[in-house]
Amino acid sequence: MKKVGIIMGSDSDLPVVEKAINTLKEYGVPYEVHVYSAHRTPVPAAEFSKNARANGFGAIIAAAGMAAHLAGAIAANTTLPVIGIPVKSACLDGMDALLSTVQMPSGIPVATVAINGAATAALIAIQILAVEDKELAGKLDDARAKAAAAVLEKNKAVEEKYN
Ligand code: RP5
Repeated sequence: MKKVGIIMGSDSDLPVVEKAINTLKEYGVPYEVHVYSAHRTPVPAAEFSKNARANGFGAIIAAAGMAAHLAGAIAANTTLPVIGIPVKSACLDGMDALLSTVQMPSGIPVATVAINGAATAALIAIQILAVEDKELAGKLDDARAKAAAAVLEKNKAVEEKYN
């Protein structure tokens, strides 16, 4: 199976990024985690991205806060799918990172998830790998069915109480 690369701009992003790591673990998807910053360590970030396809990656998740250029900088150097996580920092409630990540120029796509949406980012990466992997697609179907059953259980409890 292809690996998922998880890149974050700072180790201070880890509390958010861990949700992506845990989701990939749940699905048994191989991954690598790195701290590379678009601004502080631009060369390693670019090198990782340029070599990612040859190194067995199928998708890259890039998480950063503030003036969050990391996902765009990664996307500039690869045609692998790049999923951006805008990380909420102390200022502006994460809107700075959201707009920096989502407003890419045409031709260099970054699939941007919600502010701090790390689990969703991992699920998108898993869905990308599942296009060519029936077993993984089956795990996604099972998880959806379980989530739907849990909601229906809650619905039943609410209906019994109020109707
Ligand atoms: C961004 O700046 C990082 O992704 C992080 O979210 C933010 C703050 O980084 P630190 O100053 O905590 O290292 O580049």
